[in-house]
Amino acid sequence: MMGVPGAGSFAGEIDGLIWLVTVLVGVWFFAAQGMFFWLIFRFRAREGVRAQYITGTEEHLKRWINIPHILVILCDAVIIVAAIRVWVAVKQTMPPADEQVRVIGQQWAWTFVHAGPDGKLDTPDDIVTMDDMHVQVGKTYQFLLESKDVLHSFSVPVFRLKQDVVPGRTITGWFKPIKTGTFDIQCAEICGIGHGVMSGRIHIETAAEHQAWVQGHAPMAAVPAAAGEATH
Ligand SMILES: [Cu+2]
Repeated sequence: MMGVPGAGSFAGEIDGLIWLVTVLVGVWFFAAQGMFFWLIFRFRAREGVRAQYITGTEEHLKRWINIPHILVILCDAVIIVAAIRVWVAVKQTMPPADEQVRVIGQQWAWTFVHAGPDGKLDTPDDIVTMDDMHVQVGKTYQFLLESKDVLHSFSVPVFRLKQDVVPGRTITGWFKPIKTGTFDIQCAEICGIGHGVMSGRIHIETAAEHQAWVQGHAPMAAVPAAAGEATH
């Protein structure tokens, strides 16, 4: 696909589907427009030729509608089958996750809760960041999407991933980064005056880089807790 390169395991499937729709719709668009302008040219006003009134109810004229109609429906069927296949693979299937990550949207920032050194979410060594998400290439992540206030949409263009974030719900989904690099995250649902600046970055790192990042973010949560206990 032109534009943003894919860096997620299902980016190719989404791009393929968009190409399929573009080509099938595009062929009919140019065929219909071509026919339209050809008819305008062919039957343009000329000296001594009266315009005909055609009702279009005769069998040999109705074929101009019926045959393309059936062909367009067949194209629709192809698009629907392809779309359902991709939908099932991406949205209805949850492959076994190597790690979980919690993504929390709020006006107007993203909070990411990473599993930390133990690889498990909701433990004291979790690593919490704002607007910067760190993942390891080749690992399958299950995300848990939450909102603190209004509707947001978690969009990672390089994964071809876009999922609404709904207050009061935890929405799960998955992605698997397949290419290293730093890419954009953007809120894709109008969520207030700061919606346009509600962006973040996803850092897709090699195993070694990711390990270094995890180790470099020592579990801070344990420190204030221990200090708090000491004062009792
Ligand atoms: Cu938002």
